Amino acid sequence: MNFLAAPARLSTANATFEAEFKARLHWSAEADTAIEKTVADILADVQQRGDAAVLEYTNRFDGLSAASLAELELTQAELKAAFDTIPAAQRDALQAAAARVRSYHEAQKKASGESWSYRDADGTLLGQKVTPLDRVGIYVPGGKAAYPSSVLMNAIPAHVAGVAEIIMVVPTPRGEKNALVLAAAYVAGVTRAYTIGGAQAVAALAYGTATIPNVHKITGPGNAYVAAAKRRVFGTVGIDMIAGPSEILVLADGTTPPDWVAMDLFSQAEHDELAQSILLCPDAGYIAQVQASIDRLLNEMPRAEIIAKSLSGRGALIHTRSMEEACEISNRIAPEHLEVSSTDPHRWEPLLKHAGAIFLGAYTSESLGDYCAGPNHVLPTSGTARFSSPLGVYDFQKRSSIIEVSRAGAQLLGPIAAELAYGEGLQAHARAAEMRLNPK
Ligand code: HSO
Ligand code: ZN
Repeated sequence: MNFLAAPARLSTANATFEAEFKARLHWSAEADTAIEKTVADILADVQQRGDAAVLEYTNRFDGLSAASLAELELTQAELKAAFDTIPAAQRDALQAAAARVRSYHEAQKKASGESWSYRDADGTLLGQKVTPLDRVGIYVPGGKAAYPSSVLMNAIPAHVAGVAEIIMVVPTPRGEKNALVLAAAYVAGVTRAYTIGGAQAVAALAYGTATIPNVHKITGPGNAYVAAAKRRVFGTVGIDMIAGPSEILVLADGTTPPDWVAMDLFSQAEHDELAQSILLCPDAGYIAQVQASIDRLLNEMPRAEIIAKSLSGRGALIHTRSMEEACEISNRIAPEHLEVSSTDPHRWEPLLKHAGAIFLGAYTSESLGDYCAGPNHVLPTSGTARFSSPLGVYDFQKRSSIIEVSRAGAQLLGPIAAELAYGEGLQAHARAAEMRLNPK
């Protein structure tokens, strides 16, 4: 079967550009009421019946016949055994990737994840104490979307943050375990792991059961049921984000081999029919070359059908008047991944404000970032890069303010606090401050 990928061909010089651009970009994940209802029922059931409910749903949805939840625990020995049985090349690659991801997140912790304090002139100590979360849950999807790289990207920052217990859940439909996922859990330092998934796993982590301890935050991608469950347990526990389909935007000056750019567009398109791949370039001839590369390379791809659907449905090759205009449009889109495929990427980088991750220069394929460059591959999607950040060490830490007021400081702060407290009609507040003025 031959597939055809026909991304929209747009030009900013065209009067219809704005309308076409908006129509192509719009994407909304509408809440599905049937899913919401099912998930609400599962959460309530797990909250009430604990282990028994989780076991029933798992046996039913994943086609298992486990007698107890304890049977569904993956022991450390099992994780290690998986690591020992995968091919040596995969072991080496996992370890090399893990080491780079670890170094990056250690640098991140050093730069912005440490406690700090200072003393006022009157001796008052003020500061911020950073502490790791005690226990977190990492959701790993099963089946086709099981990505060992995502195990590393979720567990390693938690580990670097100093989280004491990292609990992984991964569904194993029909009992099929993904050895590479288990091996990644071993490499990343997951503390405990269970072969459970879906809303029932999210519920178990959020509320705790006799077997599964409750966690304080749940991270990791999942299907619509998992996303709905994460939304619902938010507040009881923290969650990372609700990730949408993958996105790549390539900003090209026309100097990168067109095949490279075509393959980079494919790399996110192959994740999902709803993934979005966009090229922005001021050179119309180059855009035609990239389309020719797409046409030639597409049918070599095992996932050609998904790529074709993604590119034809949500892809776009956009001819801009200039690189500056391309940067502006990129900022409007706020893509998850932004490649600056140019001989002079540092000229354009200062113009780029909103993106989950920015990949500079022709050699920086987005795929290197997905696996092993070091930065996290869990990134804001669907324009949320306008206000949110990649998953990081900071997602596994929290901050407490530290205040130690000296005797001299109390004399200075007391009258200010009392004045405002009286203004708010809060006597006890005012008097607590005043009692500390000139004590005997
Ligand atoms: N690009 C994905 C992450 C991933 N890619 C995992 C390959 N494996 C996040 O948007
Ligand atoms: Zn990817």
